[in-house]
Amino acid sequence: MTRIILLVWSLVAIACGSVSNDTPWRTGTSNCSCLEELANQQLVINDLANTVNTLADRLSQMETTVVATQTLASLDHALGTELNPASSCLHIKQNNPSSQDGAYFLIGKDGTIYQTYCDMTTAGGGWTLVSSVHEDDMYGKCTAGDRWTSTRGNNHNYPGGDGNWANVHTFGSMGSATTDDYKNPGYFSIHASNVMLWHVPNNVPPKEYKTAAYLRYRTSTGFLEDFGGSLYSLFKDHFLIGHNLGTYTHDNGPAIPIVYDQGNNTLVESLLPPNILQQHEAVPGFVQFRVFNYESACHAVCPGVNFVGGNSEHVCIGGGGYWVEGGSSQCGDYVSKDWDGYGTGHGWSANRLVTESVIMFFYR
Ligand code: KO2
Ligand code: CA
Ligand code: CA
Ligand code: CA
Repeated sequence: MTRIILLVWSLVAIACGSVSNDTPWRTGTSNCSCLEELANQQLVINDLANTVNTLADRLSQMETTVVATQTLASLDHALGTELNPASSCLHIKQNNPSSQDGAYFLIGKDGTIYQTYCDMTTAGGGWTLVSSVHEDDMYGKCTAGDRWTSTRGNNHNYPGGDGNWANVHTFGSMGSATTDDYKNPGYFSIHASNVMLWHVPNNVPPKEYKTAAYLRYRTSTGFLEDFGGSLYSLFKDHFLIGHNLGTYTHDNGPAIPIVYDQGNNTLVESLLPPNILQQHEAVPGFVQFRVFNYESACHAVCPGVNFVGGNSEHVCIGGGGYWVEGGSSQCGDYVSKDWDGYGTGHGWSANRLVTESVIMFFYR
């Protein structure tokens, strides 16, 4: 382009030079050589006009070539690859119905490109993994790894805890979704109708997420449409997370019926602490959001159940930053799954499998 401008510039300079160097009409004299001069200048101007037209043609040819090259490049990169990220796994599935389960690249509302796991086969596929809740230290009560509750201790000054259920902070990665907490931009970028939850043992690699999951279930009512299309909007705009924002059973959020892809109600019941079962505090076959316990502490999600009692701290996960009962012993991502000992499966305690598994959340 610079060369073309230089070329045009020098042609113009030459033409101007011939005019300014030799300007007989200013003298007022009129003779034959002056007419010849004028005719020559007209020829130069004609030449210049031709050159400009030729250059314009070349330029438009070059533009056509650039557009064609760009089109070819985008064809080279399938939707869901790093150079052509999609908005969701559903978008990829709709674009290519033969897409299989695995890792794909997506782009968030904020322009962040991220890799996540897509379930492309369950009930038609198109499910995006947006988060996982992991308990890194059941004995650590609201310590560094408790991102889905509080990383600042059991603290009544922070009734809402770290606030990650309802903010745009992200952490973790798809490949370590079973070894640490995970939250990607899809959590707040994707507009979804339903959620799918997987219960996957800790430290399982992505290729085995699906086969290792002992519980896989999803909602099918499209309930998210009523709450802004994401868990982010559900917690931010409809069911705030925080200690003392409501009382048990009265102010709990929605309990949505689930369809099982792996497991059933019997398995869900068998994984509940025995005291919860005996006191009929939880009904299997649901996923419930924003649940309070007897002391008005707040949990984010009760996986697999509708909670109808007040000791939800032994079953539900995540939530605010303050629990009242038992000193600070109930504060943490897996709350009070160890009330009667770590992984014992006695009294109010969950067994080891439950304690040492993550809950994964998908959107569609
Ligand atoms: C218990 O002994 C106890 O636990 C209850 C907890 C469980 O979340 O709320 C109460 O603290 C109760 O006072 C008592 O400490 O109840 C079946 C009753 C057990 O573990
Ligand atoms: Ca912890
Ligand atoms: Ca955690
Ligand atoms: Ca209790």
